[in-house]
Amino acid sequence: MKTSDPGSDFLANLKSHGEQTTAFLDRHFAAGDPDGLVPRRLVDAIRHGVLNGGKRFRPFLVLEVARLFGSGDEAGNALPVAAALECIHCYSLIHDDLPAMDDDDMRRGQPTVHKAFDEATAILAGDALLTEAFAIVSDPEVNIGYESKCAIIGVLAAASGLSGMVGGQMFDLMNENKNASETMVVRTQAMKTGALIRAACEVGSLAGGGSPEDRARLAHYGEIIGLAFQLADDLLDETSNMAAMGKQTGKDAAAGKRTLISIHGQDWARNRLGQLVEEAHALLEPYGEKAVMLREAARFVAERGN
Ligand code: GRG
Repeated sequence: MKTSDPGSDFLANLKSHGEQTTAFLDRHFAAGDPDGLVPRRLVDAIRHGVLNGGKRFRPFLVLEVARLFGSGDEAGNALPVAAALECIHCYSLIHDDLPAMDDDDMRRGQPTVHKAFDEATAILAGDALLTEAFAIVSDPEVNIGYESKCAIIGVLAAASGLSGMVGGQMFDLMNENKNASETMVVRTQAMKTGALIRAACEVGSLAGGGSPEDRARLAHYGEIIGLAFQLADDLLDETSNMAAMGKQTGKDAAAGKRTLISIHGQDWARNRLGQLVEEAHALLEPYGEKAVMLREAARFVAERGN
């Protein structure tokens, strides 16, 4: 086991799962539409929003968790689920970048969708990505049992909606220029960022065929690394720059938003990140060597540079 930087095996694995997900999305949102059944401009905007890099960390989690329960086929069945989750993530980024929300010009080192196209197209591209996610999972060709598929759809919907990402985004907007309590900061982050990361691990277990106990344990692992992901993101927002992040940094402080770092400081945050990695590793103990990549993932989240 590595004790410092994420290993090259992990990075290679993240890259290869990311490539599989990208290939799926590239096929699903195919550029050519000879029959003209869907508006070309919208497909182009969607492709701009999903095929523009990104770490593909959430699909990685879906695929690696599914792999815990078998030799590889499970990961094949899980690929559409992984791609669907990335659609939801990309929709949230496209909408978050809009002038009415974070008003960002750059994302993943490229112009945001509303800059490359226009606002109405960006709104529709996000809307289409959210609904396509559910079309992808519910496709009869996806070889996952009916009950698990329904459960996956339920988990994705709950993590995305009112009590998940959308609700968290609303709290986040309401927290601007307010002295939000620590409880409110933690709740907002758990909903806005954590819910989808937790869901990635939960649906990975459902797609792979894990037991109800596995589902709960892996959802808890996802919750812990979701907390670490947001804490690391807050740290990067203070310490990193546009060149490393591919997006504007320092925005939380400029918007008068409280974060755990503005409350407790950077040293506390680094210490807390270490604790969260240990908690995540403890949850993975029953899976032994099969969970090596998920252990590395916890470390990657805490120590990432973008
Ligand atoms: C608009 C409904 C709606 C929700 C927006 C995800 C989100 C909620 C806002 C993004 C703002 C933000 C910077 C959140 C912090 C954590 C986060 C989600 C970072 C982006 O995820 P990465 O680092 O991005 O996985 P890549 O580009 O690698 O996929």
